Amino acid sequence: MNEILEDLRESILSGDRARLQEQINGAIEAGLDPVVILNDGMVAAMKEVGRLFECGEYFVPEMMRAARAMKDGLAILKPSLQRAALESSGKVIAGTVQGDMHDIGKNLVCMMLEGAGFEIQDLGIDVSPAQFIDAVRASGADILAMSALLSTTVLNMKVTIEALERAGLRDKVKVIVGGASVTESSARQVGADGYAPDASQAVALVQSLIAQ
Ligand code: B1M
Repeated sequence: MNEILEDLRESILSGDRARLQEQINGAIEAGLDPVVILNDGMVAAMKEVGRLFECGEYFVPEMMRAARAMKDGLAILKPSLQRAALESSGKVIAGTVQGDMHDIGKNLVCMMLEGAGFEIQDLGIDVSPAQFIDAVRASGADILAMSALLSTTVLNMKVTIEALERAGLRDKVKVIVGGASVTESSARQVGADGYAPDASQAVALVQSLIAQ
């Protein structure tokens, strides 16, 4: 099993999309838990990519290749991660905040929420406060989920929450935040209702906020 996961990690590190797709299919066929494939194989590889970028061994092109492989791989893993949901458990608007192009973690959160029966409106990346507000106003969503990976863009979560307040919508929607640059304490500082460190905890958080 470790060897399968090790090979998966290598394919993400080298950005080998074709090989990764074969390996994920093989791992599923071999009966590996999709959550283990995701967390111990794929997410672990992306953490290593970040480490290599930080120490100057990888540059943006290597990061992009790894990110593309990761996205293709997630598309293959998606059906195994999700269970069929018959009716909507609630509506969630999601997006990566303004100035931030990172979307792999946000996509994963959306995928897991969808699998848990939530209706998702994904606004994508680089989403402005006005776009979030328009979507909340138009949809009557239960939850607004914002992702940020850069320390500089975490501030845009606060800007968006303040804009929600000015628009008179703050008490209409619960706001959750997450992403590599967000912590429990920064989540409180930006005025969010909740923080989750990973996608499965984001599902539990949304479920508990909706139950309140
Ligand atoms: Co970027 N990047 N990047 N990057 N990148 C980081 C984030 C960085 C930490 C790398 C590093 O230096 N070690 C660093 C940020 C430093 C900082 O601000 N503190 C960084 C930088 C500096 C940059 C650029 C500025 C580089 C440059 O151009 N010089 C640039 C910025 C572009 C921009 O956004 N304006 C940039 C660009 C890129 C790429 C485009 C090449 C690519 C993104 C491709 C894409 O997303 N489509 C990329 C990548 C791939 C990374 C790393 C290597 C991996 C991110 C990732 O996908 N991880 C990243 C290093 C790292 O994070 N360690 C890095 C896998 C993913 C599953 O994890 O997104 O954390 P993550 O999501 C997790 C949790 O955080 C959580 O759930 C997920 C797992 O279950 N989560 C939530 C996420 N959102 C959530 C929302 C929730 C709840 C949980 O509720 C709403």
